[in-house]
Amino acid sequence: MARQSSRRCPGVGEAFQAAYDYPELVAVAQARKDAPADQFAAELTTFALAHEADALGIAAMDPLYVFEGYTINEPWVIVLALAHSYERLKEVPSDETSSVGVIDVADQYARGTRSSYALANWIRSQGYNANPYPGPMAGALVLIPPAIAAGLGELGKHGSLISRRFGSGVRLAGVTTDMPLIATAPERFGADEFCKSCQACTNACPPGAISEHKQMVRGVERWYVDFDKCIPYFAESASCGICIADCPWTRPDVRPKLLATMARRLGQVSTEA
Ligand code: B12
Ligand code: SF4
Ligand code: SF4
Repeated sequence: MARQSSRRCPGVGEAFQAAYDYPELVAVAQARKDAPADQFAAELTTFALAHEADALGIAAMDPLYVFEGYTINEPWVIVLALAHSYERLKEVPSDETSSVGVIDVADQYARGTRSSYALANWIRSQGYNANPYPGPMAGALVLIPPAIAAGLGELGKHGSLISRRFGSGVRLAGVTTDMPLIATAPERFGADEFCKSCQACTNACPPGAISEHKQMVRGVERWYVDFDKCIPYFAESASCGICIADCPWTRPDVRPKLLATMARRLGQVSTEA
């Protein structure tokens, strides 16, 4: 249904096609390059940032990041962040008269596909296994928990990741690998605290899916979205996205002020990026 409703919007079919245009994965090179983990981490970061990723984090693989019924054997997960254009994203939801917002969603998925495949192929050329996990399909890997562990952001009330650099207007793609790496550290800049006193997404969500308060979810107290309410609206409104577009952290003019305010509240020195 979501695909049908977004395809009503002019140009969206072609835009999403680019996200499904998976390049070939090369064979893992026979000769394995030997280098310290920090050197590999630095080299792959340089490579990914030169191949469309806007930021990157590395986390040790946790079986909890893998959907039931699937197996991932690689011990590391690299999460790539692909930033939205706020000017385009704020046009969601799209319809027959305007596709600007949902095409920005498709464009970032397409960048995630190209970037994650390019990185996986680079790692394979060094003699290590690597597999890409871009959207828009789910794949075996759940992306937000490793992204948080790798320091790309904090979980927002709207159920998506809030990044210090891009706010909620950011898409994720993963690459798993057995290349020796070192994890990047999680970071707290005040998004979780800010959500406690903000209602913007709760109020903006047309079907009222975003819970005002944290709830117990599979043994962890965290922000909760009722997807039985979200999914019907999402499916009929060209992939919606109102909650990430209307989040104040997503606005480039507001984000630096929020970072400074929250750094003061957390007793940190502001490192606005
Ligand atoms: C299925 C799916 C959907 C479904 C159902 C959503 C859902 N969460 O179940 C639908 C179609 C409704 C949907 C909608 C949207 N999605 Co979606 N979706 C996914 C997908 C493919 C899997 C998510 C999943 O496993 N859900 C099932 C369970 C795990 O959900 P959950 O228990 O509620 O947990 C959620 C969070 O709490 C967090 N989480 C899970 N476990 C834990 C544990 C801890 C400790 C913490 C802190 C967090 C955490 O991750 C889950 C993601 O929503 C991911 C890509 C991926 N492979 O991860 C994208 C993804 C989560 N979606 C994304 C986005 C942006 C959206 C939309 C805004 C649509 C749009 N236009 O882009 C809306 C937002 C809805 C919302 N309020 O979350 C982005 C989020 C990017 C970001 N900034 O974080 C992702 C990562 C896609 C991507 N490649 O970038 N989505
Ligand atoms: S995607 Fe739309 S319907 Fe779903 S939670 Fe976000 S605002 Fe609500
Ligand atoms: S809109 Fe407000 S409450 Fe919702 S995720 Fe963004 S900061 Fe948190």
